[in-house]
Amino acid sequence: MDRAIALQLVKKQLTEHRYVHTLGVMESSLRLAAQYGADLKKAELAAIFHDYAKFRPKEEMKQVVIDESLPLDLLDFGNELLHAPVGSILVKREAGIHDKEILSAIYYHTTGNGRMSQLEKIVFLADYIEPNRQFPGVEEVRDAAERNLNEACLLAVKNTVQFLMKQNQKIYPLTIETYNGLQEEIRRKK
Ligand code: DGI
Ligand code: FE
Ligand code: FE
Repeated sequence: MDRAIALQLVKKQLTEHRYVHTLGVMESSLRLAAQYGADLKKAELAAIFHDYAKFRPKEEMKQVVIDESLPLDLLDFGNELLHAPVGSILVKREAGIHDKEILSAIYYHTTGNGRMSQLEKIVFLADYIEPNRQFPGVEEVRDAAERNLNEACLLAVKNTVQFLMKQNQKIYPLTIETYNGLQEEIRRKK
């Protein structure tokens, strides 16, 4: 799918602010893909569609979880988690994107997982460091992204876990698996 068509489809789903964020993720995702030798087209499309379901009504998202047999424990965590897996389903259904690597990068963009593909890491990281993001620690993650994809993803997930703990929020098991998986991968490569 052509970039302009994809952007047109996603723009209708988002607020102006979230659309600007999406353009930032697209830019960062393309930059990371070029730097680390990933498929540019997949990095672009996954980024464009990553927050596709962000503004769907909670009830609709819950119904998708049930209809598509997504993990039911998603319903026991903040609604923030739902838009990523539900988004991958709706992007397939409504935008006709069937590429498994792209759909998986959308599915895991919020939590990551214990054995992340390169494309999953790129979209996860691009979502975190895109130019419009400003929160404590983001600059460090941007610097790390210049040097090492795994180290940058690890810093990002560490920041997220620390942030969630400070807010007394629950941590989804996949988020912990992401932390463990990246630690292992980094150790193996040393
Ligand atoms: O959709 P975005 O705002 O662009 O970014 P995102 O998809 O990474 O979502 C970030 C939100 O998800 C943020 O409010 C923290 C929340 N989150 C990420 N990991 C976890 C989580 N919330 C819970 N409860 N548990 C997690 O493990
Ligand atoms: Fe998101
Ligand atoms: Fe996002």
